[in-house]
Amino acid sequence: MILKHSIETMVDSLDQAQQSATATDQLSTRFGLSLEDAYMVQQGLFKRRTDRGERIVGFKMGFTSVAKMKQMGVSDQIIGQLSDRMRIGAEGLSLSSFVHPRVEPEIAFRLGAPLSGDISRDHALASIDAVAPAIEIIDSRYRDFKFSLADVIADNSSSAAFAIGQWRDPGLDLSDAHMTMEVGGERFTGSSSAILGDPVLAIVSAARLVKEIGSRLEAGMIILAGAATEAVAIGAPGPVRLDVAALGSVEFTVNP
Ligand code: OOG
Ligand code: MG
Repeated sequence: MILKHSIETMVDSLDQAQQSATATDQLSTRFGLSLEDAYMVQQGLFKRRTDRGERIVGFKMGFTSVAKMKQMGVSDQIIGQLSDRMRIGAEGLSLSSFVHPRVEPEIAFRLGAPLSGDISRDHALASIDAVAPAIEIIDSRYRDFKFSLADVIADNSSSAAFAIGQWRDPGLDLSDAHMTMEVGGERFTGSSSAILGDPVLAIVSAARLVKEIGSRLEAGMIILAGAATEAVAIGAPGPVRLDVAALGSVEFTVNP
């Protein structure tokens, strides 16, 4: 177990990096960091946000697709926390507030019941209150977007911002929905089946991981299932859009 003051030092460097939109060194090069320690840093880091008046609204799953695991060179699922201030509104996203942001095509679930620990797919499915297309904006606070698994967990799993389209009633089969994302005039396509073979399984994972960090998924919370394709760097201001077959679309503007 790492010392409490080291945890605070790590929280400080990540919080400053995020607030000033400047990259920092990986923690694992300076500290011996277990995954358990890393989640303690994540908790401390998110507490800085709630101390500044932000409110937790949900969780994001990371590395639920092979494409993402390969892109970042890691092989385990991770969880991160989402705050109300991370949600992109009509004003769009401000590029200068981030270090090197990337966008990911995702599916969002809204829960109708609390969940924690080992649950079945059927249980997860029955807990879904609504579903929507979503774009996650990730932004590693580490230089060159490079990190170990412990580093990225400490950095709130690269959570930065998210946009959610119109919520729909559950019941839609989302196990193989075509997804098309447009960024900087380029198109990127994939299928929701890339997310654990079925994005509903991301809720099963989230319930398990959240229990491990001593927390719980609450009714009303948003769960981002993880990216179906590699993340795409936002090179310049302009529109970003995602279309998910049968589910609908979500878009926002990237401002300088
Ligand atoms: C970590 C976050 C991964 C996803 O959807 O797989 C993630 C990262 O790649 O920086 O959000
Ligand atoms: Mg993601």
